[in-house]
Amino acid sequence: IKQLKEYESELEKRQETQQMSPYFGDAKGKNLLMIQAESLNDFVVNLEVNGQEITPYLNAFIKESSYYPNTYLQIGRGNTSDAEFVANNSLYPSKKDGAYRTYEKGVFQSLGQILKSEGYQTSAAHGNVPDFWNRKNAYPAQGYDIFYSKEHPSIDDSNVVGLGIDDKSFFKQLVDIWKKEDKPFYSFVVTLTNHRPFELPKEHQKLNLPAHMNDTPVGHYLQNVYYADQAFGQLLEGLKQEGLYEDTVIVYYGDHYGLIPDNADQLKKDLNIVFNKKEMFNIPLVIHRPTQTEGEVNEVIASQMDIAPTVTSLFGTQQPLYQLGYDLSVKKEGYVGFRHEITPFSFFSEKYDFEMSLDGVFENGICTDTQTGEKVDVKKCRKNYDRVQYEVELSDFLLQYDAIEKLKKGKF
Ligand code: GP9
Repeated sequence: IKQLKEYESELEKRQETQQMSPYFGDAKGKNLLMIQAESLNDFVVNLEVNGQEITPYLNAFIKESSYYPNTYLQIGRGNTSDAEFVANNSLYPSKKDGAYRTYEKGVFQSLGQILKSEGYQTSAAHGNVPDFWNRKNAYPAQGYDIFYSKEHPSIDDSNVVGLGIDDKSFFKQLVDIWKKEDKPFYSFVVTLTNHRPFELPKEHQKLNLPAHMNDTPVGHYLQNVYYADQAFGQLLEGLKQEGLYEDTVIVYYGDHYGLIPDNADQLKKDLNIVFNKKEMFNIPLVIHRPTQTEGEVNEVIASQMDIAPTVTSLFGTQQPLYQLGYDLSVKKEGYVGFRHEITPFSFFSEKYDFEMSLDGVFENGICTDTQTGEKVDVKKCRKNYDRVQYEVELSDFLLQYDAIEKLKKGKF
């Protein structure tokens, strides 16, 4: 506790910096729609194959939004559910199991809880059964009043593609719901159609790929990403038609990688993409403010943990003290830490990347210069390592002891 109290000044600095954002309070009272895109990697953004854009709607959306191309995932064993947890709580996921299983109940300072306390109608949407990743039991503590799953009475689940309700059908139904829903609302949507093994029914495969890519893992992935992007385009169109677009902050980001190291050779051969760990962990993050007409590309090293503070800033709400991310519109500290079970406290940063050794000894880890790609003296990674280690342990402490409320009330 003594150590924690000492660290509070560091966390207070993040709160103060947030107030310096030019966009602080820019979207006060507007709706929030946050879409977590299944298996969306950043390399597909602006990628063209055979003269066709793979994500034309996302590319167009980026032109009128803030795009963070150097954003990295922070999931653990809970994949999609960990990405949800990290983005909404600005804390690390759990060490061993999915965050929603380990931290099902408790007091959270999630976006749902924060906006609910400000009078927002809150909901989450995911087109599969409600107990997948224990969402049904975990969502109430995350602050969602309503959970639109395939079992919700107002959801038609007859149109299934892959793992759940077709994104196109689901988005269409949700727009109709939001139209009638109390305003302002926060809706968190988890997409599903672009899910492993990415083998879309033939009638949905609309990309004209070079023949040698058809029916290959990379070809399937591109077809599926293209289909999911069309669904996103239809969603934006629906929001515009219903007059919701100009009243809503829209956040769109990838939950985790789609392709895996086994596909690296084909990615290199067919698309000239070097699919190393950094590329694999790189996801797109795009945030659109209702007042925004021009695109902006911010190259700061960003993480899923930075999403909640960046969003609360737009709504003019200070980030809670025990959130570990930064408001990206003013973030200077370019680093992103990882909670991984086997190699915890690894990180990417502007100057150096660090990979913890399997024996868990810092000195045996690998520190790499990001400019040259060369291995350098591990001591150069010390500063960020200390910070990441401390913050991962702080996050564990807060969650394991359900400490957020207790600390606020001075009960420790
Ligand atoms: C399952 C879906 C996908 O609930 O969200 O989860 P994943 O398999 O990607 O973790």
